[in-house]
Amino acid sequence: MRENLKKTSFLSPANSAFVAEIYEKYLKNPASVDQTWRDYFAGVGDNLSTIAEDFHGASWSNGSRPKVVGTAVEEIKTSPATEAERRKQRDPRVDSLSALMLIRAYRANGHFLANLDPLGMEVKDAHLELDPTAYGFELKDATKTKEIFLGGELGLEKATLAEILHILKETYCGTIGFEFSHIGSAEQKDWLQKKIEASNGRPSYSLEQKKAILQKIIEVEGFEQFCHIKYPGTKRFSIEGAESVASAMEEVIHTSSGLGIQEIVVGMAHRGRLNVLTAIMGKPYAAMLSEFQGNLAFPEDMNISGDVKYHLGTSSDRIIDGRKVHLSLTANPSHLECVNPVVVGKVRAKQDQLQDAERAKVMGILLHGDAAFAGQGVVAETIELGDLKGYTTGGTIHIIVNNQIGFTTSPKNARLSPYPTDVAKIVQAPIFHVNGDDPEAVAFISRIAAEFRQEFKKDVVIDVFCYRRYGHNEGDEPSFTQPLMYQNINNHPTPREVYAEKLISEGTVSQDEFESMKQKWSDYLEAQLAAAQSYKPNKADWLEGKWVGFKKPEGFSQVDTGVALKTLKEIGKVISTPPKDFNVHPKIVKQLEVKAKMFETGDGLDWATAEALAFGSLLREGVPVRLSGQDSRRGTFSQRHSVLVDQQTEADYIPLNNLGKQASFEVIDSNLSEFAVMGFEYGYSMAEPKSLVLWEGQFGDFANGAQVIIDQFIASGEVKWLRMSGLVLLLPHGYEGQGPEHSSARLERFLQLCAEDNMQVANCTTPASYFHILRRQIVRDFRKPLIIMTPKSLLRHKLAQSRLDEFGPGTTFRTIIPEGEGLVADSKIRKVVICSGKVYYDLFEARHEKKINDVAILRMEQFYPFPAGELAAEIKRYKNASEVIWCQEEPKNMGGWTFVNPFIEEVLVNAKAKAQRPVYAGRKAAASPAAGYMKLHTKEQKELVEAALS
Ligand SMILES: Cc1ncc(C[n+]2csc(CCOP(=O)(O)OP(=O)(O)O)c2C)c(N)n1
Repeated sequence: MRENLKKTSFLSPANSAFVAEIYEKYLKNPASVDQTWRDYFAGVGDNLSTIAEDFHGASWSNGSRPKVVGTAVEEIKTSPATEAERRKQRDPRVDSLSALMLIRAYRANGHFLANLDPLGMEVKDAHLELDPTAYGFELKDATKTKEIFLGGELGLEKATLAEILHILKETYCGTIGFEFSHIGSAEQKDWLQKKIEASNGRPSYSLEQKKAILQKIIEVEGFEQFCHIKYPGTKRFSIEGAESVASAMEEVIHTSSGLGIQEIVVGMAHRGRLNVLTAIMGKPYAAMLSEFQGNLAFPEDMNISGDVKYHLGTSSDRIIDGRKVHLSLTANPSHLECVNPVVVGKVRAKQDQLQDAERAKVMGILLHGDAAFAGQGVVAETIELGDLKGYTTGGTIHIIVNNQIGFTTSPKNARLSPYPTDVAKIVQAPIFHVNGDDPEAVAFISRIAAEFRQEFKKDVVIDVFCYRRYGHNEGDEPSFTQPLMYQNINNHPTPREVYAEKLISEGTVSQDEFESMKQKWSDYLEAQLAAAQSYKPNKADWLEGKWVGFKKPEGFSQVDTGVALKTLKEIGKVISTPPKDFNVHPKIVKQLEVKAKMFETGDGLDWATAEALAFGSLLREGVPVRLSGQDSRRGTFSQRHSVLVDQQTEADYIPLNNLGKQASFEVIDSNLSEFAVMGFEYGYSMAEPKSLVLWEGQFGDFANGAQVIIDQFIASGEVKWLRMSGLVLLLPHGYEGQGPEHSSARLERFLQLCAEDNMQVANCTTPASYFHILRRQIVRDFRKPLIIMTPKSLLRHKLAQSRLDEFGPGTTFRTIIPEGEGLVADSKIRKVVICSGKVYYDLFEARHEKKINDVAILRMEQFYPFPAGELAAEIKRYKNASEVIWCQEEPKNMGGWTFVNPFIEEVLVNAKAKAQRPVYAGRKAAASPAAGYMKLHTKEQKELVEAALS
């Protein structure tokens, strides 16, 4: 079919004259045209000859025809009589071919003429390709009688042009616009076409189903209006104008549940959220109304800062036709669309938990605003993930609340395309546009969408054309900017009225029945309002499901993270031994030999080996490990080689998946996105506390492409929404002369976000330290995000190595690594230098070189939570040190300085140290994080080390 498509895709009326011209040339001399044309004409020649004749005119005509000038067509007028005669004489095969072209055009472009806008403000231009006269048909009586052979197209052997047009208009230009011609898969297109054409694009619902649709719309609109009256002026980002979005959600949930979906994770923005929480997710109306009265959504003694009600999540079980579906709405910040990757990450984690490799049991639904869907880059980034092996969730259902406005911005100022949905074409998702005033059509297309997702495990988009009854929020005046639109909206009946009127006029419900349905709902809400007066959330909605057993931490005391030496050696053996007959790259053979030696001698373990031991030991303990980032399988610095590649076959071998009885190790080269991938892993970690989940930056700086995820989720998710995450960020950091963009992971930004024990920030100096901090992430009974500044040159630094026994039983993570042997007595130390990360080795080597033995260097392995107790214990050793230095390689306005300064001062004061304040030694404040010239870098680095030790 793909081939066929290619063959005929240019047969549009606009260029058939051009084709005919080339065909004529071909008939005269086949060699005069390009090979692709020759192939084409050889295959379709017969039909083409009729087209050519058609354009050439009948053999008896005067030969007038469109003349091709270059690729443009210049119409040469024919006399009316001749033209009429020519049409009358049209070969029936031409009629058939033209009808097929017309049908194809409607399938592809019928949506342009569909009745999508409830406000009717959209100007519909005639569409050349949908005009039968463009295919040589005449619109006159004969169209009603003359039968055209269709050979099964549209399910018909023959039909008149009038019949064909009727079917096409009904099917493709009703209240649903179908966009699927961009899909490459013939199978998917065929499936959609059959679904659509089998019902002429129209639903057929039973009386009960129609009443159920009406009931939901009454609930949704009724709740908004209830709040409007009871709490005038309170922001709720009403869904009014888009009530039928609830029909879309209901139908997607029902259909999907019928097709085996057990769990749905939902993500959405502000618009309509209060209704989704209640009418769809089942949050008690009393709870919601209590929040309208200013009460907290969490028990007061939780002591958390919380969030506004239209950002909160919830979860519930719904029973649909006897089947349970678990629904969870993910909490989100105001930043539009940033919840998307978080939702899909959660979906993936839940699929993994259910071993749902078919991705048939859990799925995501994302609701979007039209402006946000078209404008926010993370939409494309997330959609792109949908097709990638490491991230696919078998398709998300996207529902666009297309109210044709974004705050005050009209679509014409927000995008070029007539629709906000073009971004979904990057994964060839089908896109269904539907008139929101027709809830049956909305439900119908939502059913097809859910079936499509389940059948093909692909994203699908439902674009509900609707409007926004009020301003951006209920206190906003929309007529300042869209006066005509709002005159129209003010005179437009609500979706409840529109649908009720339809059902009443067709006799499905009576006016009395409708009034009684409304009254019952309003009575119910009054009762819920009364209950809201005394409503108190009695327990916090957290640490449930997979989180049972986890606790809010009392403190951050260290835990034993050591591992039996036997286990370490077994892992060492596996990671240094490739399978027999596996063609390992010669350079890696060498590396593996070096690795094997580390385990033989028990010394010289490097960073990558420590990491593999942390992962391997956790895997052996049944903890899955998932690491994703750009080029993470090999490692940006060619250090990890977690996947060996056979040099002859390109087959993969993952040593850490060959440890015997173990959990699974997933290491993924991500696509080139930070925002979506970090968001995805955060979402994964929220749903799966028992896996070690890591996101790695190529260089630490690139994490700022995902700043929204860091600020809005990682740093503040727990205090806003009571949602823990144990996500680890690995961010290569260190001043090595690589210039402004490859030096700094912006440690200072993370430190500025630290408070209320929200996360951990570390910059380790030894492989063993790194090993313990990774294991600590899992061994404790709580989860906090962990940000690690990871090394570059230290990956291979001779001094940055650990002994095997530093990983062994009884060992643990040390927040401060104290000074070692070889210096004067503690009482004679004149100066204490505190530092973190790579600069330690510069200081160490310089001290050695300069034969200084009265300066102690303390390594702060963890910045936050600040290790005040551990630091104080070390400081107290050096009673006579008159100077305490903080040394860093980052500029003064960056790095750890402004963060640690007051903490260290407090420690010094409390410890009654001789020096009462730390002194800074580092680069001067700078606008750019690092120098672009190696020479300058080296000079600065030397100076700061000297300043610290002098
Ligand atoms: C990333 C981001 N930028 C700007 C805003 C401010 N803002 C909130 S809603 C909104 C308009 C959204 O329009 P649309 O996506 O069409 O949704 P609607 O409100 O119309 O439902 C804007 C600009 C935001 N919340 N997030």
